Amino acid sequence: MSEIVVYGVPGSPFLRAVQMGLEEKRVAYRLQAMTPGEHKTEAYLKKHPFGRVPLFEHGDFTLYETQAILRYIDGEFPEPPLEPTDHRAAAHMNQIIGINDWYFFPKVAAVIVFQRIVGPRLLGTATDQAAIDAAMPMAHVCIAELNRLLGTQPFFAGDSLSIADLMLAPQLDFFAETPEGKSLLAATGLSAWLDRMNGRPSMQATLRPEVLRHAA
Ligand SMILES: N[C@@H](CCC(=O)N[C@@H](CS)C(=O)NCC(=O)O)C(=O)O
Repeated sequence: MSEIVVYGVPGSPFLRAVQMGLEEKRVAYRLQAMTPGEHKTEAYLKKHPFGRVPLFEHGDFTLYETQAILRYIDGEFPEPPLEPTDHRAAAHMNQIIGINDWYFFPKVAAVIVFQRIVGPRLLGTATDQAAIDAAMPMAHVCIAELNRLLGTQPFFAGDSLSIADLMLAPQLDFFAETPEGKSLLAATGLSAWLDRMNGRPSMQATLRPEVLRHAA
């Protein structure tokens, strides 16, 4: 089988989602760990012109964009399936992926997790409280809506794990390390879901580096 290589900065939630997909499928891969900033080098930009992580290679096939990578992995390695066959369940999975990509990551996690953890602990920058305050209204909307969409289901697309859970768990696990995330999640059913996700071997095999496990 062609080698699978995943490039990314360890601790990145999008990278972790891809790693989790491979772990759930029990597919061997090599992690090409990058240092912060390496994703903006000329060599890397040739492969990923948007300068983000992760980047995925399967032999001579190269792909970026996390949900595309996870859908590819699901197609290549069908067991266990990560996409529901029921079209309404699949629509819910896609809805969660959209919420993560358009609202939760860029408007909430990229601000609050960055200001509380990544900036201070990895880059030595000070926390900007005004930026956190400005992100809080969207944080409330995202958490309330994700909680409503999960409802009483074990997973976001129903009874089985899907790409939606794989994309959201690393994000919410990181967010839960911040005081804002902790208090927003506490009042919701998302906490129990996150505990269940954290119990999975795929989460345990892909823990964030120690430096990114606690708020500064
Ligand atoms: N839409 C991209 C988003 C990936 C992304 O934003 N990754 C973050 C790390 S979690 C990143 O590369 N940040 C670096 C930067 O913004 O310079 C995907 O799905 O892969």
